Amino acid sequence: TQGQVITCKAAVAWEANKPLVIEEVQVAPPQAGEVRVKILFTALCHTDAYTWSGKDPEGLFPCILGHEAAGIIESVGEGVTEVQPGDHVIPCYQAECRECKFCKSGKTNLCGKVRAATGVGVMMNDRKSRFSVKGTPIYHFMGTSTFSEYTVVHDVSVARIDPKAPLEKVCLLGCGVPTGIGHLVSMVELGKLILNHQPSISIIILITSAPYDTGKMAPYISRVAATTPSIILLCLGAVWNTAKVEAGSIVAVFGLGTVGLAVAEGAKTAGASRIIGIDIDSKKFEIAKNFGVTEFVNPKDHDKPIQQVIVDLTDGGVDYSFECIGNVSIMRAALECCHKGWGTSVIVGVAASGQEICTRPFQLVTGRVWKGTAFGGFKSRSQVPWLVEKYMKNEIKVDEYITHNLTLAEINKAFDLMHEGGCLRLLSHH
Ligand code: NAD
Ligand code: AHE
Ligand code: ZN
Repeated sequence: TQGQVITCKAAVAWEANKPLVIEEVQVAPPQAGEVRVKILFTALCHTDAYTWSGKDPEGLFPCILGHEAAGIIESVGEGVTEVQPGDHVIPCYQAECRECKFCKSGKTNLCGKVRAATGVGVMMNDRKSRFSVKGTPIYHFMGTSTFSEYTVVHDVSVARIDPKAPLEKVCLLGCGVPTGIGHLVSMVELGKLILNHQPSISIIILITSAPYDTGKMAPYISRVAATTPSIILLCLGAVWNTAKVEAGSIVAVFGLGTVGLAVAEGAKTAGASRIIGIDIDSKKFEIAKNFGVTEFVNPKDHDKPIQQVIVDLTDGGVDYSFECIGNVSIMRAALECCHKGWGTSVIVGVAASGQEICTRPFQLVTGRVWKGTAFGGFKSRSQVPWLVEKYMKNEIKVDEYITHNLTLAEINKAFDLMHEGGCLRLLSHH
């Protein structure tokens, strides 16, 4: 098939809000800097439903949605050196070229190399799509378009992973799970851990360009500590997360879908003392306990504004809050339930075109911090393989988020189930 057009099945969104149609799609061969991937498993994330709804300013139709998936490289275009046919990969909507201003800044996981093209549904090279149905071009989506048996993505948008990893599980590491846990890998905790074991050390700065791993660092740290003076410089290059939840923190998570539950799991790992889950769907409460949520609040059970309810429950507010819904009034509530002086609120949910956030500036003047993040702050190509490793070592949950297994032909049912609730990740296999 290398160099040839592949005809395969894909779910095409012809128009906003209209059921997807399984079509025979022509997938052109990858050009320079591109790879063609045989997608084996794809999950449905709320963002797919958001774009399908027509409220995404970057949503173009007809298109092939889907961005949380795993597959195998079928062929590669000219000049592609980092992956080859047969490699197991996870497509990454947030690219990582390692050359652009963003990648080199050390301050963000956003990448600028192909973003202009992925935002308008085309490939960077010729600003055209590689998909067509009977000659009609079909737009790409988020640079991934995984609701297709084959897709073409930029080489900077695939992470090569351990071929032993089960693709039907690790496909979730393409979006929702990293987005949640990413905010919470706690460097402060790593520091404390080291200090507890090495009381003679007073300052620790972690220096590493690789993703850090407490387990792996431990022997290294004790070796250095035995031979050097009392200050060790350890620095975090690749890991740059948004909110470093410290042990003992009180955390509020608004929205207990996959993203919110992954936030809770991360908060638990970081040692949060209380994790308050807020959702209007009470079905989420039982399952949320398994992800570390210690208390539940259903806004429907209260007359007071939800921020007031949380402030009253927490002696003045939470240390960290996360909005994992995409609702601008809840974003405001999430900020305003933070503790005066230091509380930090992170926006994770994606809100529709035209929606805006607001609050009294006094909220910020009095020390609350408002932030947002994409893909949990993870650098995709560098850190997705590491997340896969962590899953393989049982250090992060993935299986627990999968509530339904469907086929690609049942993709509309997956959207219906997502809207009905009572599900987390719905997996489609080809
Ligand atoms: P989901 O639909 O599985 O979960 C959303 C949850 O919010 C549901 O449990 C729902 O009952 C609850 N909810 C809805 N309205 C509510 C309200 N008013 N008050 C309280 N709870 C409410 O969605 P998901 O896949 O977990 O995604 C969550 C959000 O995160 C979406 O907006 C999605 O687009 C966004 N997202 C962002 C990123 C990123 O990188 N920033 C990545 C993935 C997803
Ligand atoms: N096109 C949307 C943007 C939505 C958005 O913010 N997407 C997140 C990922 S959501 C994954 O489920 C993201 O990565 N944002 C950073 C980026 O570069 O897009 C809109 O509303 O305009
Ligand atoms: Zn997503």
